[in-house]
Amino acid sequence: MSPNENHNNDVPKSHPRYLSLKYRHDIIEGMKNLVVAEAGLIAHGRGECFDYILGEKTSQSAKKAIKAAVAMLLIAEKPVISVNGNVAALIPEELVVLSKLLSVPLEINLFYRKEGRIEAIKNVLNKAGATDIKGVNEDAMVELEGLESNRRKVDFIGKADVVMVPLEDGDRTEVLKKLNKKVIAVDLNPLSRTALWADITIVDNIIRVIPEMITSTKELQKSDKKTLREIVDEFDNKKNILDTLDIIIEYIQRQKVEAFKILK
Ligand code: PTJ
Repeated sequence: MSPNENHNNDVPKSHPRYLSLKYRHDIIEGMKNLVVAEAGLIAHGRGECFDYILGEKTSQSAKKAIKAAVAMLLIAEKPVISVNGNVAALIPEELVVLSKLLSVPLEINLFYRKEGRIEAIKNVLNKAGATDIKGVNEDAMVELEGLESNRRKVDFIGKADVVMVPLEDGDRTEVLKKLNKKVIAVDLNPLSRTALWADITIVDNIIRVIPEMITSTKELQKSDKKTLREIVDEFDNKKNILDTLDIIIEYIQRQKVEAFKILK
């Protein structure tokens, strides 16, 4: 084996950073199969960095945002979940489970359009069990006004009242808001433009968010609309982002005391 060959399966499960390395390889494999854009690797690295300073776990603030997001999706009239390459490569099965549980369609929407990518992502989602995938038929597409990037081309998103946008770049969230849509963002960077523009910002890793949303959906599905509406109305996104920033500050302060203790 040449020294540059990919040692995909060589990471032992006992490795302290096994999961992190596994997801890196999923992203790399995704890039080789056209699912992930080249820039998706860089985006993943940025996400890892934020995840690190969040302690790589779902905070109480993220849990609050997840609960509000699920409540919002349950009471929405035309909700939709936007899917890009990174999300499809990282967590396809759970995403499909969530979509079916909530009866919310998945729409493939890409920043980096390249021949074969939509098809590759569609295959991944189909393999994971998806039956209703939007964003695959060019003829059904409309363009979002005020947006120049490829993300302007939408299908069901154009009619939706609530759009969930995991790992999004800032411009579209702003445009979706100006079109009076409610936006749920999943972004490990609490200060990204998407995070700041969204109605509900889940600052957590998509890997943990989707399973947590599945659990939350099972709990909230039995609630009446009034209770769900109250959960949404009581949620304060700005306060939640500020709380998340405090979590990061506290984590760094704790690490100033703890980090060097591993040197024995
Ligand atoms: O597949 P495409 O063509 O639609 O492209 C997808 C990417 C992600 C490449 C594109 O949307 C992009 O360039 O996004 P940005 O502007 O890099 O923003 C991605 C955001 O997602 C950044 O703020 C990252 O911190 C964040 N992020 C990265 N990985 C994760 C994440 N957030 C949650 N979970 C992650 N695993």
